[in-house]
Formats: sequence, structure tokens, C-alpha cells
Amino acid sequence: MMTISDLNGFAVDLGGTKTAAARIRNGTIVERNQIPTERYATPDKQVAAMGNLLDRLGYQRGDTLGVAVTGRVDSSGVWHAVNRQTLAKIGSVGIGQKINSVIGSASVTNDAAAATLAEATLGSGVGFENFGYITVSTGVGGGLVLCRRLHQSINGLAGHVGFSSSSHAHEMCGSGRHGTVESIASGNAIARAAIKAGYKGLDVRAVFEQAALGEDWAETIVETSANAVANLCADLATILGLQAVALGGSIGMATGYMERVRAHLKQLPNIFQPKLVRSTLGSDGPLLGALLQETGKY
Ligand code: BMX
Repeated sequence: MMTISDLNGFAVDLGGTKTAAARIRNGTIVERNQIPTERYATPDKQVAAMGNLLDRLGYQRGDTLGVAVTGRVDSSGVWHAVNRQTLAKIGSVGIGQKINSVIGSASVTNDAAAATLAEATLGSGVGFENFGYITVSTGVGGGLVLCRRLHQSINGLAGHVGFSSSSHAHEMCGSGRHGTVESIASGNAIARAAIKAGYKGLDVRAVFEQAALGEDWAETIVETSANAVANLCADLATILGLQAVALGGSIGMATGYMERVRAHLKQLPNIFQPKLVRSTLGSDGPLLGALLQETGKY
């Protein structure tokens, strides 16, 4: 596996549930701080939170900094939450400019795209010409490497695989699109399904524990999520000829989840089954990828 020994600097990962910052030396995270993400915080508050985390790591204006955020970031550096239920106050935010004036110069990229870049450069995607990454987390995000390049679009939506439709999904998604993969498979969807099943107050971890104990209602919820993600993998392989898909995110990497996805994939004809691999970088992926993006070392 390739290592990037001269990857040095700082990175921030603002996800739907947590915001993390890291100091990176020779391609390795040497120090990290994390706080819960405030769902209803204004853009200014989100940037202030990033700045506080970086201060604690010794960041100083002028240091190399890469930032990854949940939501799409267009080519002008404007940040939009695609799913407004995840970040209520993020409409069209000139995030690049804000970070520049409050913290310092940084490139800003989508969190899953950053993780994809890191996996393709340093992790589970090394060696594949056409590779996909899916994070099953607060939302369902992703990224695509086509002909060894991270595929990006002017509007920043490319790779947002969680907003494709699923035959398993029947509800409105916070993106405004009906029946998306995210609306049935994500952490938020699993928590909503538990409430609907009459188990208010249980978090996603508890739903997984109940599924492992053989509770039918929880088993159905987790299985439906895994089935939707398996079919997403098959769709991506069909449309793009992906050789491999890596699964990441707190749910994607939860014990037994990938095995469930694999079992559903195995029911399909071989040609629709990309190689399914586990993310090797885990929650370090968006941080390393954000810095890779900033330094252009990929
Ligand atoms: C959503 C979308 C993506 C993001 C993905 C995973 C929003 C706010 N986010 O699909 O941009 O990459 O979730 O994000 O629209 P996470 O918050 O689960 O890490």
C-alpha cells in the first residue's frame, strides 16, 4: 500500500453527527479532537467550531489545511446541505470565503468525496481503475473514482449516491426526492424506523444490538438498510463498471453490516456483483482526503 510520507498539515471533517479536526504528520493522524455537530447551527457557528478545534491542535494561519463537510460543495466553493434535515441552516454558504477570513486558506470538499480520494490513494481502493466508496452514516454518501480520477461535477453533486432511488424506500427524503437510498438505509432512517416500530428513544447502536439479539423488528430495519445498500452497489457496478466498492461510515463498518450487504449482493447474478471491501481508513478517511485534496498529492 502506498504511503504519503510528506503529507503534513491540518484537516477538519464536519459530518452530520460529529465534527473532527486532526493534525497530520507524514501521512498519519498524530492528534485529533472531536465534538458533536450542531444540527441547527448557523454557518458562522459551524466555522467558529472548526476554528476552536484547530486552535486546540496548534493550527496557525498559513498552515496547510483541508476541510471536508457533509453536503455538496460546488466549484465556486459554495456549500449546500442536500438533505436539509441533516443541517437545517446550510443553504447556499460561501464556505471557502468564510473559512479563509476566520481561520485561513483551505480547500473545502464533500466528506465522502474526500474519503474516497483517501481510500483510492492510501486505502481499500488502491489498484482499482474504477472504484466506488459508500459511507453509511448519518446519511448515505459516496464517491466515485473513474479511470483512476475522483469524479467531480461543477455543482458538487457527483458521487452523492445516497440520493439515488431505492425500491425499498417509500418515504420522502430530506433532499426533497421521494424514496432515496438515504431515506431507508441511513442512520437517521434507522432511528426513524425504530420510532415507527414503537421503540422511541433507542439510538442506532441499540437497534443493531436488538437485531443481533434476534429481535424481529430490529432485524427487519437493519436488513432493509443492508439490502438497499447492496442494490446500490449493484446499480453502481452496472452503470459505471466499478470493480470494487468500499463500505465505510459508522453503520457501514458496524459489526456484521458488510456481511449482510454481501449476502444480498450474492443473490444477484455475478456480473452485478462488484468486489465488496471494507474501508481501511475508517473515520480517518475524510480527514486524510481533505488534506490530500488541499495539497493536490493524488
Ligand atoms: C448526505 C449528504 C452528503 C454526505 C452524506 C454522508 C447532506 C447534508 N449530506 O448524503 O453530502 O456526504 O450524507 O454524510 O446533504 P454524513 O454526515 O453521514 O457523514
